[in-house]
Amino acid sequence: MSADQTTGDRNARDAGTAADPLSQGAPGVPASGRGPGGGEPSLEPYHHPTAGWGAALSVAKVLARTREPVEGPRSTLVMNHETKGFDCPGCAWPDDRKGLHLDICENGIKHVTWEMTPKRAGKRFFAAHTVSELETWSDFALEDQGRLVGPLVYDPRSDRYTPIAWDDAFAMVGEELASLDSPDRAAFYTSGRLSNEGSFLYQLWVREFGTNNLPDCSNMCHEASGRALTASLGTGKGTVMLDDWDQAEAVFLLGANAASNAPRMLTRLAAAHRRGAHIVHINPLVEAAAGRTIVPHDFAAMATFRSTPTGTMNVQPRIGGDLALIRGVAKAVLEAAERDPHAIDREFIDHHAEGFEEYRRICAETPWAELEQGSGVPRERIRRLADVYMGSRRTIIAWCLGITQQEHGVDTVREIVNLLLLRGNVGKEGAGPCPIRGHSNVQGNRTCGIAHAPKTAFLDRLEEACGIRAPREPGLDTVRTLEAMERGDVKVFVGMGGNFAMAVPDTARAARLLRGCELTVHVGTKLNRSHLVHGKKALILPCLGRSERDVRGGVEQGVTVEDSMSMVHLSYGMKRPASPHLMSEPAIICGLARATLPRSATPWERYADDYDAVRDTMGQVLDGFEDFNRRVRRPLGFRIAQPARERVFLTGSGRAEFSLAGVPDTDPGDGLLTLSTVRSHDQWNTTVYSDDDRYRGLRNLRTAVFMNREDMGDRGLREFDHVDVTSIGKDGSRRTVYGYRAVPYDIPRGCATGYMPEMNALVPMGDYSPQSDQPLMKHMRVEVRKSE
Ligand SMILES: Nc1nc2c(c(=O)[nH]1)N[C@H]1C(S)=C(S)[C@@H](COP(=O)(O)OP(=O)(O)OC[C@H]3O[C@@H](n4cnc5c(=O)[nH]c(N)nc54)[C@H](O)[C@@H]3O)O[C@H]1N2
Ligand SMILES: Nc1nc2c(c(=O)[nH]1)N[C@H]1C(S)=C(S)[C@@H](COP(=O)(O)OP(=O)(O)OC[C@H]3O[C@@H](n4cnc5c(=O)[nH]c(N)nc54)[C@H](O)[C@@H]3O)O[C@H]1N2
Ligand SMILES: [Mo]
Repeated sequence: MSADQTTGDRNARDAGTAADPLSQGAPGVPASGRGPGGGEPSLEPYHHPTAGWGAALSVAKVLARTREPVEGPRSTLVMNHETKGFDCPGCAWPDDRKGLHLDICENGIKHVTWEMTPKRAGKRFFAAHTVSELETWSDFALEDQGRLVGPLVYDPRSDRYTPIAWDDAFAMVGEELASLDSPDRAAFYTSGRLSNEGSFLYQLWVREFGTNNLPDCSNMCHEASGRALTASLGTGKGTVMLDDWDQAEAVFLLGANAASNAPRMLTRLAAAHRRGAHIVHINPLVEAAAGRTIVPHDFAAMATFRSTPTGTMNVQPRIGGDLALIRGVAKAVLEAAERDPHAIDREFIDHHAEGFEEYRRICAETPWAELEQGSGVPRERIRRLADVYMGSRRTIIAWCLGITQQEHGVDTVREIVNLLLLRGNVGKEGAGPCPIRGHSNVQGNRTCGIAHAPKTAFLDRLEEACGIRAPREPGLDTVRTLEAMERGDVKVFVGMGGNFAMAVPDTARAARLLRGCELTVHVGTKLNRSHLVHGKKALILPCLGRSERDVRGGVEQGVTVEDSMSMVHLSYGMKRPASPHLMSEPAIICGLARATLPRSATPWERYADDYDAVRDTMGQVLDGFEDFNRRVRRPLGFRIAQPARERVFLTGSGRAEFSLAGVPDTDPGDGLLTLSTVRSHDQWNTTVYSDDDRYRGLRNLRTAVFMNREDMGDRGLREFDHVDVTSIGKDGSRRTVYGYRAVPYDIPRGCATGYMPEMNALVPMGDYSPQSDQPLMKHMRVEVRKSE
């Protein structure tokens, strides 16, 4: 059966459950998640190694389901390849492209295969279903219709999306933008997959139009890391390269679920373990990467089922307890330094750091009891961690969202840097801070100008090289875009990829705000919920995926991306496009720009047909991109210069700066729990592949609340009992989801975890960190009660 013949009935939610997938459900009604649904939940601890055959089997199942048994594996052979091939759109972990071996992973394969599905959501599909009907479908069912094949416009009379010509679509955007009383009435979102060239063109269009309203997914992701590293080290990025992972004597991994979200890291962790390095996992949950792995491209290991440990120590702080924990480690290190001066690197501190004496003082003055209380970790354990740290001459500290999506995210990342500075672990091989980025090009987006608060120096160069007048007022970030919509100050929303409605906080409210827009425009590859919660006028503009061949001006075009460790390289799509009517993202942006800026002197047409020309201009604007076209054609691309790596710190003092934050209170309050939201193993952000979470041992359930058994006992809850979860916002506002299921889990008391995007309905829009402006997606205060 082709996608066009799919009947609504099969996809619509059972009327007895959540009729409107945007609502939080209703009292007494079991909630449904955003996956395919069906099946009874089960929980069975996972005892096998990560990756290896379990992953191979899972890949086989996914390939079978997408009916891509040949194309899938064949395309992974050209993915992440040294000279040609396309960059895996899965995550931002760097590719190890030396030699012949394949650097691929289960979730990367799932991800490209998702893009390569043979299913199509075409003209007939959209003719057969009204938007109101599609709204009742699950998020899984929407994306499961396959690739979008041509531009669509919303027709209010029939309540359907209908085909539109590209030029007419561009003209519609141009007209709407021209009718606004200020360019600031529009917001232009970016999801982190957009290429460097696409990013550069996008921000050029938006700034030439006259606004810095460039919210992006970074606002919800690693904003805290960028701000903290800039303050401490004068760079917004990590200083670690892939080779450093091969030399570290200790690796601390905080707040990351690497086996699911950066699986290629497992290879490095296994290698580190074989070398005798310490690998410490710091996470309220003991995630699968803390166990053992079978390295997928190690054929001998696969054949003999030989697994390697990927962890040597687990520390389970309470949610938000990392700053207290790291402060405790620093305190222990400084105490040791009283007896043994070599416990710290005095020479580094004296030559390169600022603020050490104050930092030493606050460490000494913070009592152990406060650190134990704040972290939820006993002091003996903190001392053990300090011993591991002092026993290592080269330490990498890596982190992801468990650290950043917190009230004190910036302070915590800075505390990580404080600890590294104590032993000179910055600007040294095998050591340093290493944020693990999310989307495959989220770091490149920022490098290439996607920023709501751009630096003056960048705007100056942009004006000079491109002959435009760039707006100087800072624009809106993600949360502030929503707030501006609420005030009626933003009327047009453009989404360059992503699934804004589902990714942002406060799902029901966000949907209402998008519906209040005059025009919504989404550039994407598959139908998703954001396309359905549309403005009065609405467009869906389908684009090529990264795996697809992009021929413009008769020439095969490549785009570039930057990985988590600042390597920039080319990516060439190899596959025949899903439809002849698709356009590349750079070409779509140029089309939109021409329609919006009829008097523009920017060579949009040339840029659309020749990405080398875009790169030539980028080379004039962006630091570190000089001679871009030549350097990026080297076999492994090039690395953007990283001054902090050479111990050149572009901070106010010209040195690395210790920070002096207080220890946050992590107690959620009487009877409340602290809730964090995470991804399952079988999802990619808002794209849910199945209702299983293999490594956490949970099947057929996404409306889960992972809880400590004693916290369950206190509430009279048994496994899979239905619960209602209410979040309490900083302003006292309450949001409830009904009919979730309690799942007993090894998690500290007072802490709970659930899945995004199901739980986004609970995240209060106004609750963001004053340090990073990030919504508190890992830190909600909630009440959990047995459902009536
Ligand atoms: N397959 C796959 N890969 C992905 C993605 C995906 O959805 N699927 N998403 C991509 C994106 S955009 C991103 S940003 C990354 C996200 O990668 P991760 O950061 O690994 O994503 P999460 O699933 O949010 O997991 C956060 C982890 O932080 C832990 N945590 C929660 N609170 C705390 C805390 O207070 N302290 C500490 N120490 N830990 C805490 C959670 O238990 C969990 O293990 O992955 C990227 N890669
Ligand atoms: N509660 C909670 N919420 C969170 C998070 C959390 O941990 N907890 N994490 C946050 C984080 S870290 C992030 S990064 C955001 C993610 O937010 P987004 O980046 O907005 O969301 P995605 O789910 O990655 O976007 C998926 C959609 O992208 C489109 N797409 C896929 N490939 C392409 C392509 O090549 N080009 C284009 N133009 N479109 C494409 C498809 O239409 C698909 O439906 O979510 C945030 N939201
Ligand atoms: Mo992310």
